[in-house]
Formats: sequence, structure tokens, C-alpha cells
Amino acid sequence: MKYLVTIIALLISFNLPAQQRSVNYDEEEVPNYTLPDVLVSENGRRIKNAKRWEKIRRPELLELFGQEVYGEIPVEIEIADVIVHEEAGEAYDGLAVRRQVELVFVKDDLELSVELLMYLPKDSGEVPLFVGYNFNGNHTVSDDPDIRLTESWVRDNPSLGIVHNQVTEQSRGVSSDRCPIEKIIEAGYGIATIYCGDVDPDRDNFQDGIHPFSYQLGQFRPGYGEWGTISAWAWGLTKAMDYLSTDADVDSSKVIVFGHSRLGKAALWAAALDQRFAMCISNNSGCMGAALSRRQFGETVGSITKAFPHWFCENLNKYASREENLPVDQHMLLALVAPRPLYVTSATEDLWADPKGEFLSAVEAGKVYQLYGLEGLPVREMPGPDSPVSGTIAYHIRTGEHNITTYDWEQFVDFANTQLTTEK
Ligand code: GTR
Repeated sequence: MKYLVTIIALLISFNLPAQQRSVNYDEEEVPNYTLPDVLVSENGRRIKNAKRWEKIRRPELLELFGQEVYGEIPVEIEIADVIVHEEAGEAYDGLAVRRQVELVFVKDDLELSVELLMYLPKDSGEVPLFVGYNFNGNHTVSDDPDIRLTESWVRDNPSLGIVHNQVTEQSRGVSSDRCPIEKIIEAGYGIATIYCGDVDPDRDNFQDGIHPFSYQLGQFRPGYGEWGTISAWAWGLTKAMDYLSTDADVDSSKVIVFGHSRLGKAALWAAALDQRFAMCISNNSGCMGAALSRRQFGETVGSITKAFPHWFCENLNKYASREENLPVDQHMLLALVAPRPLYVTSATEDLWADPKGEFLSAVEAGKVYQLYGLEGLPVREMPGPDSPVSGTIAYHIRTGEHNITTYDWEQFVDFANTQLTTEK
């Protein structure tokens, strides 16, 4: 049996890109590790109740993640203007209305537009709503012909019709299987999405997106403890929340922030920073998302800072192959969502994201939920595939590959139904 597992792991690793080979996929090779205690403050005092957590430990951890991992957001930037391109376009055969809103940010001669695409159940009054980023433009999430095409930089992908870093009609709806909008609407929820590159293009270049808004004269990149791209994306989500709390059709006490993969990392960091988000969904967020860094299984701090240095602040490089020196681990990020409902997912074939590390991290975060008299995860052993478990933290490992699917969304909606009660 043991050999079979090793052979399967080897076979999987041969199919991976070079960057992901010579990576540990063997449970036996996971080093012994001790997690930093989420309930012991930096001066060694035990945190025994929610009040002390909120006053001492929560701010400490936010600062550590800010300084050493994602980078602090160094400026306050408010929405300068809201341009409503479409207020209530008919969508999904009259089931929904489509709203398209541009948030404009201005500083000196800098200007940035972030476009929010929303679908809301028709004539439903204030609704709970999911908000999260998409990877390639709002028009990719549905084949709805009326979604505006982004003019922002998008990574070239000729097979999707993305050429010269601009999208074309060809990519309309290409990611629609990642977000069953009709089902979400039928369940009584709204959904809002933003192209992540509107806020910060996903490339190693700090000259575009929101970053330059924070620069002093002569500065060309963020300082060592200042925002990388994930922090910029988290900032964008908090600005979306600023807008959503003014939208009369949204119940701003029930806004659920979600994200898949790199965008799941951003959703977690946004929920940690901004307690207005009522619930958080981390889908296959992996390394520097939900997964424990000290396990060194799949993607590691070393590999992620090499492949995607711009996602983090420069200080994180100190911990490449030195995970044991990190003052935090990712269970602490999950704990920063407490006491709000949190859903963490993995996928059976997504070993790169370390499913077990994501699960164990969620178990460990439960210690902070307990301070509020809540049960985090109700189990200590990882459940089998497609068997969701939930307390105030929920977890499932879906059969299949790294992705976000209708199955995942069905669980998110069920969980939200139980956690965010409908009466106000
Ligand atoms: C991978 C990266 C992961 C994950 C993923 C994604 O290449 O190593 O951390 O975020 O990209 O965003 O799809």
C-alpha cells in the first residue's frame, strides 16, 4: 500500500511542470514541525478569552502577516467616483438584473478604474451577496453578451482570444463553468465579481495597478514590508465592500468574500483585514492561503516566492526554505476570520496545494472560534472525498483537480444558508 502511494505520487509529479517537480508529495517526508501557538501572544502570555484575542493577539497577527507575508497597505485611498454603466439590465431570462459599476480612484495624475459586475435576484430587495475576483475579465464568467469587456492588461492566452494583453469577444463565457450564476440567483443570493487585474495586473511589475498610488516621489516599488499583489487585491475587495455597503439592493451585513487559488489567498487576507465581510470562502488556496507552510508538502515558501515574488512583500523571501522561522503560519490567517463562518476546500488531485495542510490548518484555527463558544471544525480526521463537514468552519475535499466547480458552489450556498440566517 505504502509503495502504491509513492508510485502514484511519482506518477503525478512527472505530469507536473518543472517548477513543481522535486517537490515533496510523500507524507513520510513531511518534517516534524511545531506550529506557533495562535493563542500565545508575542510576549508569551496565553490568550484565554475573545476580548484578549481581539485586543492583543488579533492586532499582533495582522501586523505580522502585514509586515512579513503580504505587505502592509501603506495608504488610504477612497473611491473618488462611482460610474454606473448599467443599473438593472435584464439577465438570465428575467430571473436576475445585471449591474455594472465602475469605481474610480484618483491621486494626482494617477487614475484607476475597477469594474464590478453584479447579478442580483430580480425584485428581491436587499440580498446577501458573494463577492470575489475572476482571473481573466468579467466577461469570462458568463456568456451574457452584455458584459462589458475589460480594457485592462490581461495575460496573453491566444486560445482564449486574449492577444496583445487585451481581451476579445472570443473569451466571453470561457470561465462560466466556474460560477453557476443562475443557481446562485435561484438560491436568493447576489454575486459580484471583479477582474483582479483591474486592481493589480498579475505580473512582476509594480508600475501599474494600484501600487503607484502609494509611492513617494522617486519611489518605484513598495518597501520591504509593503503591499505585494495579494495585499493589493485584498485592498480592492475592501473597496468593493465600501461600494456594496452603499448599494440599496445588497444586505451589507451578509457579504461573503470568496476566491479560488491565488484569489483565495486574497479573499482570506481581505476577510482578515476587513471584518465587514460576514463569511469567507477559500477554494484550493494552498500555499500562503489556507495550507500550513511548515508541513513542506507541495508548494513551499521557497517555490512560491521564486515563481510569484510579486504576490508578497519582500520580507517573505527571508523564509524561503526557512519556514520554521516564520513568526506565523497559515492557521493564524484562518483564525483571523473568527468568529465569522469560514469555508476551506481542497481537491483530491490538487496535491500542489497540500489538501491535508489546508485541513489541519482549519482544525487548528478552531481554537480561536472556541473562544467565542463556537465549534470550528467538528472533526479532527480528514473527511473522505465529497463529504463536507461543518461547524462554524466548513471543509471539503472534492474529487478532481485544482478548480472551482458547481459542486463547490452548492456547498458554499448550503453553508451560507445555515450560517447567515435570513431574518434581520
Ligand atoms: C499556482 C500557484 C498556486 C496557486 C495557483 C493559482 O501556479 O503556485 O499558489 O495560487 O497558481 O492561482 O491557480
